[in-house]
Amino acid sequence: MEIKNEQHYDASDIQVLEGLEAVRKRPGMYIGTTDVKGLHHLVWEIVDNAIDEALAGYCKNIEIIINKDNSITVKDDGRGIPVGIHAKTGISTVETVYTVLHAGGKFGGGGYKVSGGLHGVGASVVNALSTHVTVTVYKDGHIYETKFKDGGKIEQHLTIIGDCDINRTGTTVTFKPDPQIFDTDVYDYDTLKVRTRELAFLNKGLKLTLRDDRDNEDTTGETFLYEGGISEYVRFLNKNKTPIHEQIIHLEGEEEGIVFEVAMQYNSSYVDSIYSFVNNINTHDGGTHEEGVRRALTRVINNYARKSNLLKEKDESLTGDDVKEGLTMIVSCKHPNPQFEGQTKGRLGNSEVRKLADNVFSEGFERFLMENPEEARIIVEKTMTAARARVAAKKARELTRRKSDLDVVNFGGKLVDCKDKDPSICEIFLVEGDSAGGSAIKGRNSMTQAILPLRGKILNVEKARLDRALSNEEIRTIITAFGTGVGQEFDLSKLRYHKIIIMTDADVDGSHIRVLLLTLFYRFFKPIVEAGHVYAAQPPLFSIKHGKTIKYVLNEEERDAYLASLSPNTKYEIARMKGLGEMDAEELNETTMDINKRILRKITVEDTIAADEAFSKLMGEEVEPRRQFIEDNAVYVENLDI
Ligand code: 28F
Repeated sequence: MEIKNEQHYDASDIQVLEGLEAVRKRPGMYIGTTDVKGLHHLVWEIVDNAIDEALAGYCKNIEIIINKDNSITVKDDGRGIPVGIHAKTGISTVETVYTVLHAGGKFGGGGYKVSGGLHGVGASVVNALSTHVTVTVYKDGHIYETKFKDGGKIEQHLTIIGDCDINRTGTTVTFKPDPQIFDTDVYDYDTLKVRTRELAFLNKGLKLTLRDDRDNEDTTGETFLYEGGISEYVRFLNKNKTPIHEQIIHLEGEEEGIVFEVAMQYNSSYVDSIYSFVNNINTHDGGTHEEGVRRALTRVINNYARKSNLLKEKDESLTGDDVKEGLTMIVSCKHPNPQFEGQTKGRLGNSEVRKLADNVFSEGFERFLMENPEEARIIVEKTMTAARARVAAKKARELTRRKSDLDVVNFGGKLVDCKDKDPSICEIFLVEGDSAGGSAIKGRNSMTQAILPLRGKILNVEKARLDRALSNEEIRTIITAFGTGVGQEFDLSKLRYHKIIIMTDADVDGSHIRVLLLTLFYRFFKPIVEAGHVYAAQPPLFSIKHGKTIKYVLNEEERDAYLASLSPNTKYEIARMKGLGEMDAEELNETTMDINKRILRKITVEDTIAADEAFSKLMGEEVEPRRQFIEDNAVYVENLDI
């Protein structure tokens, strides 16, 4: 039996098609980008609707499946999207939600109190950007289904296609992103896994399952369910670190429909991992929820330190930086009407939340310190050590201040600067070794390319405070060369080169130096990385000589493609390039530096939480997580030239 609406194309249908056509014309306006990030964003649009049903208290299980054809299926066991006729549009609510922009509960002020999808443009955008969408609703003992094709055009109106157990309810959506819209239509399992796991941490008790049916062997998939919610997130983030107190502190409070929750645990590292969320959305730029907590944390620790006489009269008060060293913290707020601010809507603006966060946190954390004097002492001592290091760093930082352009030349005489002073066209090459450094100085464009040869390995700052890092001459030279300052006084607008190019050999040592530099940049110059100023040069891996021609290629794939392009009887000679040092100035320029010929790899931070985990696992104190990582990945190593 088909629920046939007297479907004739009237004004509302035209409006629907124009609406979805607008999405196809300018998809970037609705999902940000149409690259692989935009492709994955579609999944979260649909999953957010299921999560909203969970936030409303009706859904307990969500399944995400990557199908063989790279279409995605999302299933939930909520109430099922209403199948009745939608008052305003005369078609079923299901079809309305999937064809009218912003028709979901979020914007229509529909049945939802708190919704994650506020950033969400709703399911209709996914429909507009997909070649096929099938929505199946289980409700009232029936199975209802509606289908769309070619960017949201109705293919089959909502129809009862079968019956199901009277108690079974839920919504299942399958969509296939339109290859005409997206640069790639291949989903990445790990990308989906990181966010799926995070949603499970942020919604305690909700079971999320992720499965990849493209790869025949492993179709078991993974299930994420955390009764402990964000406390388990803190445990997870600290698994590669050494906690300095056993208990994970968990505080929560509610006021006028706003739920505020925080979990925290200090570890022995010098790195802070503080992440905040509103309705499951990662507020990368913080906001009033985070500000309330930071303010309270600083005040409570200072009060306790003074009252217990750990901090003497004469001692300076502890700063916000001192009290966050080694702190892993998740702040999560569920808000019925969040105001997001900033360029990327990454900051929470609601002023009432600051007070709620401060009250809940200070009351709970004060009690924790009073009831656990041993842990309190450990925490206060750590913050006081951090304060001493901050003061020491302040002195050491003087050494890195650029008073004049000649400074760094005098300063260890390492940097060979460029003549032009316009940062937007200037580049600095951090080059491994003196011989490559020499060739780079000779081969460079001296107007816009500065060279800083690095002798040997630089300090691993993942295990060092700023004051210790500043005692390393190579690091001081780099800081001075950049011109931005570091720590408290870092100022991105003072960056002297808008391209920072790491140029190291394509071997194990080169990779090690590159990762040490990336650790330095990520820990002490994160804004430089996030602004997209950091690149890795890609020296050729092979040279192919035939006749008078020498062709340099980056990797095996390019080598094989080039060889295949040669006429059959060309005998040729292949050499695997061992290092930058074996190229003369002209070759180095030709293959790796010349802005018209070289290929640079831009270093970006897609996911700060995943990046944090990678740096602490690979560069941090704990040996076991690193050993495990090496063991798990040894199978992928092809040519290890130790
Ligand atoms: C796999 C994706 O989209 N699940 C959804 C619901 C449930 C309701 C709903 C959705 C209210 C008025 C807009 C049911 N019964 N999973 C999903 N589950 N939408 S989306 O209502 C639609 C909104 O129009 C629902 C009672 N109230 C709400």
